[in-house]
Amino acid sequence: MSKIALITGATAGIGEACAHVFARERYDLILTGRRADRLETVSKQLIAEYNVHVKTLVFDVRDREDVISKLEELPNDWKQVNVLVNNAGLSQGLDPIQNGSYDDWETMMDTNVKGLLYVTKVVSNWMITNKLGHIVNLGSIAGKEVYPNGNVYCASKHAVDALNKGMRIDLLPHGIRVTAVHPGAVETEFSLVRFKGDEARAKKVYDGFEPLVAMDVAETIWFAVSRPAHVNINELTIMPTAQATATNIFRK
Ligand code: NDP
Ligand code: 8X3
Repeated sequence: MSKIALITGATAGIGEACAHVFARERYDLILTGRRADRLETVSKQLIAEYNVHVKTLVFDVRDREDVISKLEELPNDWKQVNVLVNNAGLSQGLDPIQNGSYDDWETMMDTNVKGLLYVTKVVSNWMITNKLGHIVNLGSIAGKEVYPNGNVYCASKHAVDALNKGMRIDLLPHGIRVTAVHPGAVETEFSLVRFKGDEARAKKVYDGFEPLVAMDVAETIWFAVSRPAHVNINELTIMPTAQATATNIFRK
């Protein structure tokens, strides 16, 4: 059987690009997301293009019981997961702390932190049993720096940074590799989601400079995963050339 990669949030952006890269590299795939139609489209495309096997799981990573049951219902041969990409995540709003929305805060913490934990607990136990595995966590430059009005999103990604380090320590005796990839601005659906469908506001984020595209990040993740087994890339920060820090972007 081929190697297996489980990618959360594979309906768009970085997760979808990772699905293409891992399929290209002959991995069979478990792809997750909330939008069943999108998962179906991505899956059909990958099967046609790369002749790989794909399982799709529709769940909201915030729904702990559903995450656990959908994952545990997989047949045993699909639990031989070599690579987990903890990618599902989002930002909601960009407001000073005193004006922030309770709902937005909960959505971000529940998705980016707790959702990642639910998936990781199940899959890391499979990896321990199988004595193999590599977990890649999508952090962010927002997990390394804090920018105005980024408060809770930044906190959620700082938590991912801490969890990435914690996982590496806890999984060390089991030979499981753990990597965080921290991107700067990547043009995906991220800003559209952050600004709740306001296309003009989302587009403005990337005005005047060349942001990363999802494939830049997916290829970086593949670089980390494709190192020899004795090499662990602890973390990588990848930025657009036009972006020096979270807030310092050179716009033409
Ligand atoms: P996109 O909005 O394009 O994709 C996000 C993916 O996450 C979608 O597949 C979405 O699927 C999934 N997702 C979101 N919420 C949930 C949920 N509750 N349950 C299940 N799946 C969910 O954004 P990106 O590709 O840019 O983001 C991917 C990751 O990269 C995120 O963790 C983000 O924080 C991080 N990142 C992004 C950067 C950027 O500038 N774009 C920079 C740094 C990090 P669906 O809606 O179908 O559920
Ligand atoms: C996404 C990048 O700078 O918008 O994590 O927070 S940023």
